[in-house]
Amino acid sequence: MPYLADVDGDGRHDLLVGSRTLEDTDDERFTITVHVARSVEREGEDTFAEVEQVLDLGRSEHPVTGVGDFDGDGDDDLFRATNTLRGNGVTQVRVEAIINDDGTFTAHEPTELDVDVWGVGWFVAGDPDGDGQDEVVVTNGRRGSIGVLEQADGAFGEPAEWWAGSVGEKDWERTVFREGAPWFRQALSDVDGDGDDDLVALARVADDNGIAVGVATSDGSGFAEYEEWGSLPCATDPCPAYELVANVEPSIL
Ligand SMILES: [Ca+2]
Ligand SMILES: [Ca+2]
Ligand SMILES: [Ca+2]
Ligand SMILES: [Ca+2]
Repeated sequence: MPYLADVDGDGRHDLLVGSRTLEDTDDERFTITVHVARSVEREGEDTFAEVEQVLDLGRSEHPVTGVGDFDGDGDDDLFRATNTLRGNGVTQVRVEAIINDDGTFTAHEPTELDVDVWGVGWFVAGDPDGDGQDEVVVTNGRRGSIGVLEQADGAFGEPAEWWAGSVGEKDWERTVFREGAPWFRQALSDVDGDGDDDLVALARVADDNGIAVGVATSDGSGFAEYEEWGSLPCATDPCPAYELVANVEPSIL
């Protein structure tokens, strides 16, 4: 899935795509690269320029997760969240900033998160504190908790808990075991218009049998509990699967 992001800070959104190629069929790992086609005006016409490779992440199973201006300098940077799986369990979860400096992208040392808390976390970038610099928000932590990671000097810090979660431990473990990541379809956007990004999620079946739209508003230093802002009707039975427009599938491939 390509992203549109302003990688050169000129105010025009550029096209950003990931690629993975299998160079050696004996090695199951792909080579992950990222490419940009800049939005330009050429001879009076708006167009995307030729595609150029901007990043080679080498052999890996993990594509780039998303974009955000993590250092607040006006151009969009990248981040990557990776899980290590062993059997049915997640044994490691890491988040890595890939900072864009005048078109040169540099992957920095990843930060390892507490796997017991964030092992099935879901990562999305936005500006929940409204200071103009993006953070990574990790949802789906233990008991449904939500954390916010600030970037400094190329590294993300430990997640600050912005919501403690309200699901009982046993319910949480049962749900994760049965369904994997239960509330992952979330987007960050300023839906109450106060300048900081709120979490919007499609969740479960609402009272009227539609799909509930939940919003956890940000107050700049924490998220409120999800409240239902409405529901999407079910035109058919069973209910169709809706996707948020700003889907957060963790990949730009
Ligand atoms: Ca641009
Ligand atoms: Ca930046
Ligand atoms: Ca911010
Ligand atoms: Ca808001």
